[in-house]
Order: sequence, then structure tokens, then C-alpha cells
Amino acid sequence: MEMTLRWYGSAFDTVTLKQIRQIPGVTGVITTLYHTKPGDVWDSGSIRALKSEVQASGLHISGIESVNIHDAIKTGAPEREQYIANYMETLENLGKEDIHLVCYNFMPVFDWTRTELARVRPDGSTVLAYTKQAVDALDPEKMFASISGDMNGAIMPGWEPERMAQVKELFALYKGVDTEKLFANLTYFLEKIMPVCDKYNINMAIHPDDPAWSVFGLPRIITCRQNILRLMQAVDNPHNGVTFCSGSYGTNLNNDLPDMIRALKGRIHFAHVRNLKFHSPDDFEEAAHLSSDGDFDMYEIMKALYETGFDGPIRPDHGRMIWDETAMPGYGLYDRALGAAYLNGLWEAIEKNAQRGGVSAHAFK
Ligand SMILES: [Mn+2]
Repeated sequence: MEMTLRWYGSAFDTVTLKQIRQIPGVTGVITTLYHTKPGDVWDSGSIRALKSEVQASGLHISGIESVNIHDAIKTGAPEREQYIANYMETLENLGKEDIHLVCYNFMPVFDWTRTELARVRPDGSTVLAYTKQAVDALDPEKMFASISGDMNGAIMPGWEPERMAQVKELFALYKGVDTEKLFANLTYFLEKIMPVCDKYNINMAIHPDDPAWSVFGLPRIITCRQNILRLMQAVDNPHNGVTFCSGSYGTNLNNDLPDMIRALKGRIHFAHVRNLKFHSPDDFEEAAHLSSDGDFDMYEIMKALYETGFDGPIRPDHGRMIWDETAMPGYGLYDRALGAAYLNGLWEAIEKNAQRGGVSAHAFK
């Protein structure tokens, strides 16, 4: 396990590499070329520049989140061949720069969906939140406008204004695409790119849909144990793997998170670990990482990762906005740093307990 933090690049992120370097136990960043659009080829020069900037800070690039997938690939349009070729070129350029992990998602139109970006919690912190009632009452074309005022000036991943300006057209593109078609388009894409992944040892790590159910009538497929295992079997190559995101799979209370981790043994290449607090199955908010602040048993999640031999990058996920920080919602420094320290503490305890065969520490004195 390597503890990392997501970083959007110096042109976009309020958090600096120097600050990340000073979080104890964090040795890498998960980053991206944030200015690129889905379908663009990432050139070697830009990848190299990003890599040297990160290395100059004493950190390294542990993986990419994300190389986004063009809608032609998701909808299975004829132009997908060109966009798959572009994607393969990007993977090749990343592989040549010794980058071996790519997180991506396969959600139509909207990436993650939240109905509030700054819900106030009892301690005065603010968090992202979701209520089904608010989604049901909302015209999807107005989704962006309804939350954009709370973005603190940031461009949020998957919610780029130019993309949202075309929301109507995007919905039209997905008209004939049901869950089976979407699944077939995903396996088609993965089968095409696996040879490049094999050649450069690149682990593809699909991020779950967030929330883990259909919104606005759009198909969603990466939502539960059954579906993700089906994908692992459909393209049965270890480079076809998973980003295990507890906060996304966890939106559906039917998902048993430690059980899913065990079922995905060997295929989890990247982990996002965070906690949620539910007020009802249709109303949840993002809590602090601590088990006691939300509804997940974070110890059991980390223990399942440890026991299945997980050795990839892990990162605290969305944090609360605390201590008067102004940053992209979910991506401030302070609460993610607290999350990293907490997850590192859990890991140390689990690891030492296992290495000592469960014998209490005083036996070694
Ligand atoms: Mn996540």
C-alpha cells in the first residue's frame, strides 16, 4: 500500500506539492493533465513536464486519475475507433514514462452526482451531499446550474462548463444505449486496449458509478459486486482492474464493502477510502474519514484490503471543508491530510497485529 493524494496540477489546484510532501506518510500523487479533453492524445512532452514537476517536490506520480473516455466510445459510435486509437497512444506515452496506473470511469453524461456541495454539518464543516428527492425534482439540464454556485471557483472533474453547455445533446447521444449496450461498449474498449496495457504493464482501474444507481434514467453499470465481477470475467486480464472507492460503492447500502474487496482480490489496483453518513437510504453526506463520524467500519475496509494483499496506491477521498479553507469542494488540504493520517494509522495497526501473529505488543518487550 502506498498513501497518495489526488492533485490537479499547479494551474488548477489550491493545494501545493510542498504541502502534500509534508503530510506524513504520503509519498505519491495521483494526478492528470487537467486541461485535456476526453479523446485528446496526451503527448510525451506534457507527461514528462508533469512528471519532473512532481519529482522536484520529492514526490512521484503513483497513477493517473483520470484519462477520461470519449462519449463515442461509451455510446459505441463509429468514431470510437479513432478515439480508442488515441487512448492507446496516450497509454503508450504514459507507459514509456513509467506510469502504470490509469483510473477512469464509464458513466454516461454526468460523472459523480451530488445535489449539494456545501451542506453544513453540526461542527460547522461543509460537505458534499445527495438526496434522491432533490434529484427527482431536478431537470437534468439544470443540474449544473443548481450546484455551480458552490464550486468555489473551481472547475470540477466531469462538470466542465463547455461539456455541461451541451447536456441536451449528450442526453440525445445516449438515447439508444441501455445497460447491456453500455456494458458491451465497455468490454469492446477494454479488449482493444489490453495489448497496450500488457506491453507497458498498465493497470486499468475502473471507478464505480457515483451514486451506484441510475440517475435521470441514464444507464449505470459499475454499481455492485455482481456487475463488477461480471466485468472482471468478461475481460479476464489482470490489467483490467478496479478502483475500489468505498464512498461510491457505499452509496448503495446493499453493497457489503469488505465482502466486495475480498471478492475482487488481485484486481484492485487503486483504492479511494472515505466514509459516508446516511440520514436515510436516499439522503447521505460525506463524513470525516473516521468510522465514528459516518456509517462505514473503516477498520474492516482497511483490513480487507490488507488481507487480500492490496499493494497499490490508496488515497483519502473527498474531505470536509474545514478550518476556513477555500478549495474545490471535497479537495481541500486539511481534511484529506487528516484522512491520510487516520488511514495510515489503521494500516499500521492492522499490519503490526498481523505480523505479530495477533500476539499483543507487550509480549515483545
Ligand atoms: Mn472515488
